[in-house]
Amino acid sequence: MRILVTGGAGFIGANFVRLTVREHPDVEVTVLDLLTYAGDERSLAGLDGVRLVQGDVADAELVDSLVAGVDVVVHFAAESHNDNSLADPSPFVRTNVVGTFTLLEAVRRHGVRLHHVSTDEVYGDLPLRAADATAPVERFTEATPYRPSSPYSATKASSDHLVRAWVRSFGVHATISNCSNNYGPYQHVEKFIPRQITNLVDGVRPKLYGAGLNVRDWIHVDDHNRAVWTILERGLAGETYLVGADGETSNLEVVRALLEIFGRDPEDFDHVPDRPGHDLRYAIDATRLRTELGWEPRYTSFAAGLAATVEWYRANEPWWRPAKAVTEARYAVGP
Ligand code: NAD
Ligand code: TDX
Repeated sequence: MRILVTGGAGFIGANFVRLTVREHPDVEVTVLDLLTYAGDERSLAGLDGVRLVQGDVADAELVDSLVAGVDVVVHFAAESHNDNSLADPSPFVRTNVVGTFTLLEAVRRHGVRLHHVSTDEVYGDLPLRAADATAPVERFTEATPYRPSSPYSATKASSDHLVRAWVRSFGVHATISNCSNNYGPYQHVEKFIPRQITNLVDGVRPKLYGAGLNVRDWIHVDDHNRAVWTILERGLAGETYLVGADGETSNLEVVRALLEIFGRDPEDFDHVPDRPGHDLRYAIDATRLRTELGWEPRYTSFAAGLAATVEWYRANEPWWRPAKAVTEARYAVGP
């Protein structure tokens, strides 16, 4: 099998390529990645036989020629950071919407299968869990209506709608996954967990938006990528699968867990101004993926996964150090 992985030099894409080389060595991998600030060739270092093409997923000619030579496209390429989408939404529209459109046209022309990687943020947010433990708990399912909040999530929602329309109107063979927040190695230091880990390495206090009560449903990146492989192998054409590992944790709890790993006082963090429009809570009901396709997460302890991630950042400072000061300078300006 020959796979084109768009965005394969980014966080989840690079981990997907690594997992593929490890667990599916017969697969031929080509990566298409623009190598924006978020992409890093070094995330693919040491892999034999992976071809990296630097280019834009919205470049129709290039995309057409690459799609013509593969059996499957797995589409990770995106502008992915909510805070950046508040400062300047335009690259989000181009990459996430026009880029997905460009790919869809190419897979339609060449009859190639597409897996579109998306996010739970397309569903907007949920209320915090009620204090009463017997109250019903709301979670996203495949039937939840779309209600995106940020420019980022609106462009991801748009891309999902394009995929669904191309399935229905043109019979394109595509599947979609909507996953919750990923953590693990090779994640850019702009994101919450790597930002706080690298702050702590530098002796800087973690920065918590607002009160820190917002909840994210954390999943290890390898569990997400194994779900993508499960969908490639057993998913039904035209279907959507939600991916999550029951990892609901408030931002405050994440910061306290990191402070504990670093042996610091649990109150040793700063509250900083909240993100405008900040989604309150995400939570995934992955029953369909578990029961219909037989997927199960392997990282069942968030604490252990977090500790391993801290170890990775401690051991790989040369990988993240060049981006740290630039990223913090951007945060200092604000949206
Ligand atoms: P990332 O920002 O780390 O990586 C994105 C990659 O896409 C980078 O390598 C970048 O260079 C590349 N890219 C950007 N614009 C491009 C373009 N025009 N053409 C080609 N390549 C381009 O993002 P990530 O966190 O790895 O997310 C990957 C995908 O997974 C995205 O589609 C995102 O919406 C989705 N997702 C992410 C999460 C999460 O928690 N990070 C959760 C669910 C879904
Ligand atoms: O310094 C910070 N302090 C803080 O409290 C940062 C960077 C974030 N936060 C909060 C905001 C969120 O509630 O932490 C939470 C996680 O923030 P991000 O890492 O920016 O992720 P989020 O906005 O939840 O979106 C992520 O998950 C869904 C990915 O970036 C998206 O690409 C994915 O679709």
